[in-house]
This record gives sequence, structure tokens and C-alpha cells, in this order.
Amino acid sequence: MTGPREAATRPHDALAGPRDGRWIGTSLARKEDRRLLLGRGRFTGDMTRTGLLHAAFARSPLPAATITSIGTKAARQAPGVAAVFTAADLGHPYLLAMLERDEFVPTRMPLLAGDQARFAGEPVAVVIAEDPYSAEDAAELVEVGWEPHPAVTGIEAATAATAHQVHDTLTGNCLADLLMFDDKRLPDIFATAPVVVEGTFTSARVSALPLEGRACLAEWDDRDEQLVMHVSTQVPHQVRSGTAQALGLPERAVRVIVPDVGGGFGLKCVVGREEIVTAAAALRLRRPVRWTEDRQENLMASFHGHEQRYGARAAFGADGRILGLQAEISCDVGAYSAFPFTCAVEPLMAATELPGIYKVPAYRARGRAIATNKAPTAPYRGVSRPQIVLVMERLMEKAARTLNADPLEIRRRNMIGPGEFPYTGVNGISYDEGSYRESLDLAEQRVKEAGWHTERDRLRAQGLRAGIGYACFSERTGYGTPAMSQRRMRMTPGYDTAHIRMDPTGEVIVTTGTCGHGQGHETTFAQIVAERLGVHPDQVRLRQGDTDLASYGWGTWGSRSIVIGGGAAARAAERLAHQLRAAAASLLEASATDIELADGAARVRGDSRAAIPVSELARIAHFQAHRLPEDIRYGLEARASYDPPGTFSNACHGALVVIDPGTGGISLRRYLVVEDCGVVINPLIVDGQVRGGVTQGVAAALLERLSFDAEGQPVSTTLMDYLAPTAAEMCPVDIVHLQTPSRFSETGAKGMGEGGMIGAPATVLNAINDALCDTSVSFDHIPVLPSDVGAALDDENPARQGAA
Ligand code: MCN
Repeated sequence: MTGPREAATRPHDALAGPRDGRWIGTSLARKEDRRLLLGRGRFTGDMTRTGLLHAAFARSPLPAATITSIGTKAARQAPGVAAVFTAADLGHPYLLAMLERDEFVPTRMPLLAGDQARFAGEPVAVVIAEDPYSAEDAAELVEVGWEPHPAVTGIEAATAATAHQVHDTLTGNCLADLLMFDDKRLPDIFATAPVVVEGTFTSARVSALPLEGRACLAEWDDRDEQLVMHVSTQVPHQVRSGTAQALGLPERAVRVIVPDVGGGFGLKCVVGREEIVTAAAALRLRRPVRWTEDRQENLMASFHGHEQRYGARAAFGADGRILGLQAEISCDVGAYSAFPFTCAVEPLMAATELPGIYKVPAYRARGRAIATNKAPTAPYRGVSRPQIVLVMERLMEKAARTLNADPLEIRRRNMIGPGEFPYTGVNGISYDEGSYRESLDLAEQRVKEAGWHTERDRLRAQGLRAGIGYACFSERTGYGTPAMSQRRMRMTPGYDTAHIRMDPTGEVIVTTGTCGHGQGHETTFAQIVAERLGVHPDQVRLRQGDTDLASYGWGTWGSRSIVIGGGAAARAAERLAHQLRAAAASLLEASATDIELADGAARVRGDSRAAIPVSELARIAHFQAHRLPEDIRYGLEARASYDPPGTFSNACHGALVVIDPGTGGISLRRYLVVEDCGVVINPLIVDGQVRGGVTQGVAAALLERLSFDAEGQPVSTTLMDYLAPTAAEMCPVDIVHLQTPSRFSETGAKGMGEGGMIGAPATVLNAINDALCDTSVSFDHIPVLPSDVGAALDDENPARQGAA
């Protein structure tokens, strides 16, 4: 165990009192690592049952086609096959994600395509067999009659006047068209502004690429009359709600249990159709059924993310201050609206949060969700923030270039500064206290001290192209129901609830509606609770991911868990602490206000002999209840909910990249993150989160792209074609913490689980453009591939092309 990271550079009055104890801020090794490193994790694909059946899906080979017939006879007669189900066999079940806005067009996502296939890979039938091989073989025998029609392959094609509509009810293939802000002064501002910069900024469609694909083992429990689903998901309660709605069951008849999850990254925070079909098969056959997604299915037919296009303009004054901002945002959301968030989550977030940390006086943004014949999108890590940060940071750089000014100085002039918090933006959002200016200053200082500029000069002298880039941003985290309700989702997430109890041996069990899947919640929640109860974190067990254990909860996504789930756990622990103090006061004949909980005991303050171990209190509370006053008898337990308004963490990233002028290959040399997520509960875990996120963001900037051919067929369906980052593409990431505690968070912590991913694409892109600063080439898209660089430099210098 090490002590707290020496990083609190800001005064921290809010943390006085019980918050200022031992466990918060400690780099405890993750409790969950031992079982995972020893191969004792329990993943859905590892689970088995007597009489287990296996599911495989027959999928559409075409991106857009009318289904004229489905023949299942051959598949049913294949060896080992127990059943085959089509949409008609299951009664055409569907999921419907709803936004209560006129600008939103509701569309159903059928669990199995019945009359139309809307993307290549869409499930059309499910085969249930005694083993997975027989199921896959038989899935090939499902005979589908197709009437293909031209696929809608992208935003341009989808919005063309002659475009085929992905759903009959759409016009212009538009699922949502949201004019969020529309300042009428903007035309004048742009007409008179000394500087106007603009660009078309695009990000490719990518995969969240969790190590473990989606998976479900479903079984019918006759005793409880319950459909029990073991699902690799981030949102067990929403899987339960979706399943209950789609199959017409009461919610109590469905139980969702989440085993260990091998990553989700947002892909698993929406409800998948295959999992419900697996459950429907188990329900019909009254036998356990398992489905495990393979990599090809994952890349082709799972949820994708981040395919967006921004046409953005910003007007600046001669002093470098931004005067106005406007953006047309189009998100290629694929064929369906994912349950429960809807496909509007990307344009809504983009249009609302684009100004970010900058003071924008006049703003207009229109965000559209465009349907295409591709797999639907899910809110992949960062959702729209990697893109909006990229747009703002590119606009800042462009303005600086036009004004011949220092790009960091332009940022400083425009960002919300110290003394301006809380700041209400042009977007109506209230930004709580952060360290925007300080994190940029510190990043610049660290970059100088570490000799990045000297290294860049040295590399340039060697004939390489080298560049340094920055990005500054905030990350809205832990937002509860009031903020979420602005989106007007029929299912509005936000709050969460924790239950806590102490057993007769003094061990603590916390049950939460959040659902960690790699973020170390078993450790950090234990740290929060242990500190409030004065016990060791090893005495605290977290129970999560079980809809029968926890009250309704909203799972883990949107960097919400430490603020909301951790806040609810802290509140519940505080109530339990109150009970412990009352019990100790009664037994020690002292006042409850004089009792302190520390080192596993309840003590009378100032009297070292008057103490009782917490385990003894727990024993008495359960086994000798008559010794306690009636109002605190009968066990020790409490429940608390938390629904905060939300809080903004912030960061400044810096990168040094090198471009090989011969091949166009781009490599990352240095990476720096100055991060402020308020009170850091566990620095070790936060650093791991930052490094993981940065790696995903670097990959989005340099490697990852799901490609489709002209007919709409996916062509990156294996890891040979879809370039995932490896250690070889990464460099060490230096991390520095600032701590500005949030007053909107029970623990002072702000979320940060997406920050690495949010900042890295803009940072790397700016570094690439800096490396090309002596040319007329610059890029506003990601990923930037070696071929892009090569082609741009060839265009720039035809002689070079000849030489190559
Ligand atoms: N933490 C802390 N102190 C803070 C803030 C966070 O110690 N001040 C620690 C906590 O252990 C917390 C973790 O860092 O669990 C991340 O915190 P938080 O920002 O609350 O995010 P969530 O726990 O809600 O996790 C969601 C976030 C998102 S949105 C994605 S996407 C993502 C991510 O987490 N997917 C992940 N990190 C992931 N990490 C893994 N291994 N796998 C994924 O799928």
C-alpha cells in the first residue's frame, strides 16, 4: 500500500472532517485482480449447465433487402438441432427506444428481422443446438429469399434526394433533427468578425472492441418462475426492462445477473437483441441456452460508434476572443435506435456540449441522427465528446494560425478562468469549479521541463517530421436525473441506490445499482465505505450486477459510477455509521456524538479504554438484540439514493508525434495527461483508466476504422483488417493530478472514465498538424492514416511523388 499521490495542488476545504481519512486517496491494489490474474474470473462464456443448448444466428448477407421468405426446414433437420426460431415464430418481438420529442422519429428494432434486412449481419433466425458447432453449421442452412435494394452507405448517400429510406417512416433518412440553439445574431457576427475559421471535421465509424464480445446464458427457473439471464452487460436493469417489454413479461419474472465482464466501453450499455432472443429460446424450450458472440459478429453486427461529421465555423475578434460558433452535426447512427438511449444520444450531446470549456457568446447547433444500412451505434466511450473536443481544439488552432498567435494563448483567452465558476454557458449548462487554466499551464510547463521542444527540433534536424499537440477539455460526469431529463428519454436514467448491511461478524455488504466491468468498483467502493465506517476495505464486499439484489439502478456508463453509485454508497455507509455509533453509545454509556469509528472499533473520543470492536457491536446487534435500545435493534442496515446535478472533471493532454516522410507512418513519442477528477479515490485505478482511455483515443486518431465497400458490405470484419492498438503503438503516458473537489459529489470525486478517450484524438491530430506546419497540409479527420499523409505530401510536392 502506498500513500495518497502527492498531487493536491489546490486547497481542499470541502474535504475536512470524516472525508479526510485513510482510505480515500490510497493506491490500494484492485481487489478484483487476484481472481482475474489467476484465471478465476467467471465470464458468461465460461458458464455451463446440465443440458445446455447453444444459439447461433443466421444473419443477413446483404446490407439492404426485402425478405420474401425464410425456410428453416433444412436447419431444423440438421444433426443436433433442437429448434429454429424466426421473427414470426417468436411473435415479431421488438425493442422500442423512445425520446419524447417531436423531432424524433420512433422506429422499432425487431429482435429478428422479419420483412426487411437493414444491415449486413442483421440476425434473421436463431438456431438452437446441442453444441455450438452444430448450431453454426445449421445456421448456414437457413434459406432466406432476398430482394436486394441499393444500400444507404453514408451520410451523403442517406440525405440525397433519391435515397432509399432505411425505414418507411423516415424522410431524408433522418431519425432525429435537433436545432438546439439558434442565436439570431450570428449572421451579423460572422459578417463583421475580423477572423472566421471553419472546417469539416469527421471521425470514422469504430468498434468499442471489448476483449469479450457480448454473451448471454439464459435459463428458466421453475421454482421462482423466473427467466434468469446471465449477461455480459453494463446495464442489467435495462436488459431486464428491455427483455420484459419485448417478451411481454412482468419485470419480476426476469432476473439479470452479470458475471465478470471483459470490457464494455459503451457497446454493452445498450440492450442487444441477440441476448433477448437467447432468453426467448430458453423460455420456450425450458432448457438453458447460451450465446457467445464471436469476433466477426462483434465487428460486423454488434453496436458501432463515433461516425460523425461536423461542419463548424467560429468567429474570432482581433484579440483572439471567440465571438460566435455554429455547427451542423450529422451522426451516422446505422439502421436502428438502440434501447434505451435512442440514436439521438450522439447529436444531442454534441449539439449541447460543443462549446465545452470555452466562453462562447453566441451559438447555433443543429444535430441530426442519420439512418444508414449499417449496424446501429451505441454510446461508445466519450460518446460525442472526442469529436466535439476535436472540433473546438482544431478551431482554436486555426484561429491562432490566422492571427499568428500562440495557440495555447488563444485557448487561455477563451477558456472559463479561475474565479468564473460556477459558469453558466451559452448552452445553459452550469460548469462547477475546475482547473482549466491551471491544467493547461501545468501541461505546458511539464512539456518544457521534459525537453519535448528540444526533442522535436532534434527529430526535425534528422529529416523527420515531428510535432507537438495539445487539447484542453472538460468531461461532464455523474449527471443525475435532472440533467438527463433534458434529453426527454422515455426511460430517463440518473439516480442510483445503494443498500448496506453489516453481518454478525462485522463484515459489510454493499449492494449497488451500478455495474463495474473493469473500473475497479469492488476496490474503490470499499475504500469509500471503509473510511466512513472506520473498518478495513477488506471487510467490505460489493455486490453488483444482479437485478434481484439491487433496487432499480442504471448501471455503469457515462463516467457516473464513482460520483453517483459511490455517493449513494457513502450516504448509506453514513447511515450505518450512525447506527453503529448509537449502539456503541448505548453499550458504553456515552453520548453518540462522542463516539468515533476508527481502526475497526467504536471509541469514546478522548477515552482510550472506552471502546468496543465493530465486530462485537455487529454480534450484539444480531444475536443479543435485547441489549440495545429498541429503535436500533434487529440488525444493522441502511439504504440511500443519490441523484446529483452532475460535475465536470477536466484535463489537458499533450502529445509528441513523429512522421516518417518516406512512408507517412505516424508514431507516438511522448504523451502527457494533466487530469483533474476532484478527489481521487484510488490513484492507481485512475491512472489505469487514463492510460486505457488514451490508448483508445490514440487508436481512433491513428488506426481504427470500420470500412465498407461501395455496396455497403463491411470489409473490416477481422482483426487483420481492423487495426487495434497494441503496446507497440503506444508510448508511456505521464500523468499528473490536480484535485478540485466537487461540491456536487458526496465524496468530492468527479468521474473520469472517458477522459483519456475524449482528449487523445484532438491531441494527436494537433500534433500531426504541427508536424506538417511548414506545408499547406492539415487534417481535420480521424483516423489519419499513413496513406493520407503520403498522398497529401505528394500533392504538395509533385517532385516527391515522382521520387516515390
Ligand atoms: N475513480 C477514482 N477516483 C475518481 C474517479 C474515478 O478512484 N475521482 C476510479 C473508480 O474506481 C471508478 C473508475 O476510476 O470506478 C472510473 O470512474 P468513473 O469515471 O466513475 O467511471 P465509471 O466507473 O462509471 O465507468 C464508466 C467509464 C466509461 S463511461 C467507459 S465507456 C469505460 C470506462 O469507464 N469502459 C471501460 N472504463 C473502462 N474500463 C474498463 N476496464 N473496461 C471498460 O469497458
